[in-house]
Amino acid sequence: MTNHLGDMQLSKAILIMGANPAVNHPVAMQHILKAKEKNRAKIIVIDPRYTKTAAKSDIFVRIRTGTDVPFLYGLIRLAIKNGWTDKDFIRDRIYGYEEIAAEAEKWTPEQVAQVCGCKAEELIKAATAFAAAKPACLIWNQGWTQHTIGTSNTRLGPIMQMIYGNMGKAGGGCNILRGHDNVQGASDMCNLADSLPGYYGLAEGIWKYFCGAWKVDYEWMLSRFKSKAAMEKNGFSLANFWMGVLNEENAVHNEGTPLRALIVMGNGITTVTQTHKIKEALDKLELVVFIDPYVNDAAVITTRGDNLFLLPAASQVETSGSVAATNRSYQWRSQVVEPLYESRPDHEILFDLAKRLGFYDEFVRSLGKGGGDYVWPEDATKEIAGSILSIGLGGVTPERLKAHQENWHMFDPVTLAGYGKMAGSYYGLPWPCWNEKHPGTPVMYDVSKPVMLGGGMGFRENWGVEREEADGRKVSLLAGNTPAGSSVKGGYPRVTGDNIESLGIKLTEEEREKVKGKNFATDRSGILVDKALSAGLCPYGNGRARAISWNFPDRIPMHREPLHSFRQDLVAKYPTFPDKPNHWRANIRYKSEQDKEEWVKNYPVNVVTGRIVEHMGTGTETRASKYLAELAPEMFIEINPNLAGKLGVKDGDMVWVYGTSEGKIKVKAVYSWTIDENSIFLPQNFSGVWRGESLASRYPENTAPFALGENSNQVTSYGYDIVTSCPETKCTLVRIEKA
Ligand SMILES: Nc1nc2c(c(=O)[nH]1)N[C@H]1C(S)=C(S)[C@@H](COP(=O)(O)OP(=O)(O)OC[C@H]3O[C@@H](n4cnc5c(=O)[nH]c(N)nc54)[C@H](O)[C@@H]3O)O[C@H]1N2
Ligand SMILES: Nc1nc2c(c(=O)[nH]1)N[C@H]1C(S)=C(S)[C@@H](COP(=O)(O)OP(=O)(O)OC[C@H]3O[C@@H](n4cnc5c(=O)[nH]c(N)nc54)[C@H](O)[C@@H]3O)O[C@H]1N2
Ligand SMILES: [Mo]
Repeated sequence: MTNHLGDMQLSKAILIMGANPAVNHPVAMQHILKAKEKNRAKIIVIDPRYTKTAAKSDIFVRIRTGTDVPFLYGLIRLAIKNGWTDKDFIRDRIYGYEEIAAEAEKWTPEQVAQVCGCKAEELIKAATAFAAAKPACLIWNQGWTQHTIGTSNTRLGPIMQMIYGNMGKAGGGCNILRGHDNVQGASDMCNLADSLPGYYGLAEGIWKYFCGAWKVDYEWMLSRFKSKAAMEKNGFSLANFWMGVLNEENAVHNEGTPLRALIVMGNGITTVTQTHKIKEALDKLELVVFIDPYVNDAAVITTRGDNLFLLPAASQVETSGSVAATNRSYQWRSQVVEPLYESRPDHEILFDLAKRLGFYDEFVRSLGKGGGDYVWPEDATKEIAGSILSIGLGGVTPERLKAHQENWHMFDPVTLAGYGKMAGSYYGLPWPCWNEKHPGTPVMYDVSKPVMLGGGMGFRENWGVEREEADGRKVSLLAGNTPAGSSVKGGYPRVTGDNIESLGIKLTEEEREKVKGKNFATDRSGILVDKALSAGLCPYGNGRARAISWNFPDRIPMHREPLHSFRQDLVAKYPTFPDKPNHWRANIRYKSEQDKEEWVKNYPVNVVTGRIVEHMGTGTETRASKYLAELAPEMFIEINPNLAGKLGVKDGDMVWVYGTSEGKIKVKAVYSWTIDENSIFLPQNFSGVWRGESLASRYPENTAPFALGENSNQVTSYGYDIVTSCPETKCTLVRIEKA
């Protein structure tokens, strides 16, 4: 999220694509409605479904799932044709604009209409309203990410915002509404298979950096892995771990061995596609452990007889510590009650596991004084502040977060600025918060104020200072603008021990020695960051946003039809990617899956999956609430009455929904005009019924949730984002038959 929730009150238009905040982000929705009330902000919703958010919109455009790239190019083309672009921004701060403009040229309103299934006038109306209002923000969420081309959606959105001149401004930017409590913190800590904390990656130098920060020997760390290569490559992803268990061909990507054991901590795992494969994998593994406050619904899907453990975790109200909100701000959380019954907080369980595995000493060596003499959780937050410099967590200390917690009332909710005794910092110290004197950054990429006032941010210089084009031309990747208060005119590289003096900053001999070979993100002495800030420089440099990602499968975002496309006639023109071996250690099918059959012939109904307001995630927690279960007791599909009529399905009838893999679910059909007559809507929030059979008796005594239901991911398609491996739950075909 470049901006923040309160900031949306400053927006004059809000474009919402692939998000339904009225249901999923009620707090964000309050701010959106305030913008409407205070600024007459136009709310523009682009969604395959007429949602509760759409009901509050000024303009609603229905598009087919998976066609946001064409729609965005349509917006960009209209901006160029009508002179709505921010020419200075494009000249000074973007690399690769020309290629984007050339692709956009192909997406006339008529062509967009043809692919997206909307009307040409609808695109023009949305674009005109969006261009007329400044600043305007863009909101997206899972409607954009859960696609084979999810990454292209999330690249093109910000590019569109930059071209329209909305980036780096209060009331503008990209507001990506996040999912779970502390999911931003989980990603900042990189609880992911492709990076060490702080998005540093997995290269040898980074392992060495963290070994230094964690006070452990690099050779010892290396010895924990089967090989150096294994240490430095992506692991399996959440979406494809089952392929590491079941598909023997993938063992070659995993040091010659299939996965044998699984620990699940804080995830439903029936929430990824191909649930039948998850079941097979759970049956086959040698050891399965669920660490969860509830009985994880996945635990009742497996029919294995032994080596299945349920460890009761405490919930978040039974622990304390720092957590990150959707806008990159951190908060201190206090324990409300002691852990109930025999449950234990997650960190205690992990510490015990480290003990049993024999590396507890190394695990806690950097906490407090070392040797197990630490204060929890304060020392953990201090360790984070002392090591995650890449995104600027250096100033996020427990003391500052506690002061913010105690003085909530001393911050402006619209700007986040503190007043009175909290003057000089923004609420929650949104990162980058470079050091203890830095106020945090409420709006990213804002160059209108100096870095020490929470601005001064160009784009990160992350891909070199210069790029050689195919024709041999050399193009600068450094920006052409000068942020307020910057002592360097124009762009400059990320600050390193080697270049800092050429940026006009003087070092003493001793300082020079300390920062030799380091950069701002690996210099734990803090010298590079402190010196850069005092010269008005952002430590990560002032580079250009790259619209071209030369290391991605598509250099610029391109439309590609889903693997199981509703529009077979468009597949030849917009084919998917070639199959991708060793994608997060698994061989993933793309083209061969798309071409396997004419899917839409046998599976003629398009599926939109999403959420309902009453239940959260897989619903493990909310379906265990009597009251919420009463409000939303059963799984259903929303079906357009015209489609239902063709199938002979009455409102309330039970139907079988067959997916393109082996899955099928038996659910109630509910008539609804929210969805077009080619599609159904499937809520993602149920589990505990398997192909028509209730699994209630498989839960340990008295632990079955009050509401059980078929799981949508039995029928969602095979398909994974080409970069992140996020499953394609938003583009699926099914067949429906009356049960
Ligand atoms: N009540 C409740 N709140 C929740 C959650 C919950 O389960 N229940 N989950 C939380 C989590 S983890 C998350 S990540 C967020 C998710 O929040 P959202 O992303 O808002 O959730 P979804 O309902 O999955 O999808 C959003 C919208 O995307 C649309 N959509 C689907 N495909 C496409 C497409 O191809 N293009 C476009 N433009 N739109 C598309 C859907 O119709 C839907 O209206 O919500 C969080 N909040
Ligand atoms: N078809 C379809 N599938 C989807 C989606 C979709 O839109 N459509 N959306 C996807 C998205 S965005 C998401 S985020 C996932 C959500 O999917 P999950 O993350 O699988 O869903 P949750 O129900 O939030 O699961 C969290 C689990 O953590 C447990 N838990 C809660 N608090 C704690 C704690 O403090 N400690 C521990 N150890 N455990 C805890 C809960 O009891 C629960 O079992 O679903 C994904 N799947
Ligand atoms: Mo999510």
